[in-house]
Amino acid sequence: MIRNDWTIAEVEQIYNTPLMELIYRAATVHREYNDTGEVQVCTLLSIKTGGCSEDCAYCPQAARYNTGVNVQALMKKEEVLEYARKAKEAGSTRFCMGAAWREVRNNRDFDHVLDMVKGVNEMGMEVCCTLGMLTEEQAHKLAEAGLYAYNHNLDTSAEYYGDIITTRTYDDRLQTLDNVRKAGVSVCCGGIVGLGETHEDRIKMLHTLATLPEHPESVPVNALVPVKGTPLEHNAKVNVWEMVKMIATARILMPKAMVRLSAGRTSMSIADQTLCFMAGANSIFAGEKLLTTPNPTFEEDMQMFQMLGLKPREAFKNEKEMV
Ligand code: SAM
Ligand code: DTB
Ligand code: SF4
Repeated sequence: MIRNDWTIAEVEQIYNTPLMELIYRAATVHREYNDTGEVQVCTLLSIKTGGCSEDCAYCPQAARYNTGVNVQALMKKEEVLEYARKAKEAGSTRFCMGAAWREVRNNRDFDHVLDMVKGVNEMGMEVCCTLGMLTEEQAHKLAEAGLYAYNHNLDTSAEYYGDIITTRTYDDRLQTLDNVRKAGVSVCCGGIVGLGETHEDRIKMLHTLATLPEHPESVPVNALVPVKGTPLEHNAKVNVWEMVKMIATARILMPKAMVRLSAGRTSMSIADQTLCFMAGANSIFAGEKLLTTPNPTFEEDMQMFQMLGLKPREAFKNEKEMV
């Protein structure tokens, strides 16, 4: 049964379940609702990099931190489509374009992004964008262009949010998610582990996600990639058990969501990642770069898939199952 009425106490109890039992429960829910032999392969491309006005403490693309990230204007459509083609050839079924923007503005750049969305959609891939805040009207335009999903993370709890970002509010984030939903676009929303948050903050974030009117179709769980020059550069490395706990709890709370083992895989062994898949993760970002930081290569991931007997999930599977 899919529930949106979880209480904080219930989420806390799941999160604090002894690990073996937690993994077992999450794996049980996972096999009940999903094909456990399948993992969705997504590719990210930063179509506009750096120079962002926001102060997100983790982010290498914020203009105010000296991180060595070069500012790059919006890429050309042809170049973007070439990346998408390569990603598709390498086995990726979802292509996510990211822009270091606070919000979308109604200008020529947005028109170009709409064109890119159209182009990638026509290639038969699920197109996703992460462009910052959106109005309902902009969300509708993206939907009309063929956008499949929109990524917009809550990152952490409402309570801890102000310690990480001061240039926008948690409510701004929730409003954009609502706008995306109203446009009929699939919602991708998750967070980051390792920002210096408490277990309570993690529990509260998971509770917020699992009690949205509809669960996000995708829930990315990122481990902080500490980047030199950001305020969080010296944060401790995230322990694999922290990732497993987050993923397993998300899986139990939101049985049908694609739970994505997102940033941080370069510092995880295959055994670590296997634990995450057992705990219910069924999606990854593949390709040697996330937005600005390194990620395992397609070849490394395909070797891992082969070893674990996993196969990439086909594109538009939900829609195909519905007909
Ligand atoms: N600018 C848009 C926004 O903030 O919504 C879209 C791009 S932004 C880079 C997308 C997400 O990447 C952030 O919400 C955050 O969750 C994640 N992210 C950014 N830097 C990260 C880091 N160093 N480690 C882990 N995740 C990170
Ligand atoms: C998400 O949750 N993680 C991705 C994607 N959504 C946009 C981004 C991770 C970024 C990691 C830091 C970087 O490469 O710049
Ligand atoms: Fe800008 Fe997004 Fe990075 Fe925040 S996370 S600084 S909004 S690019």
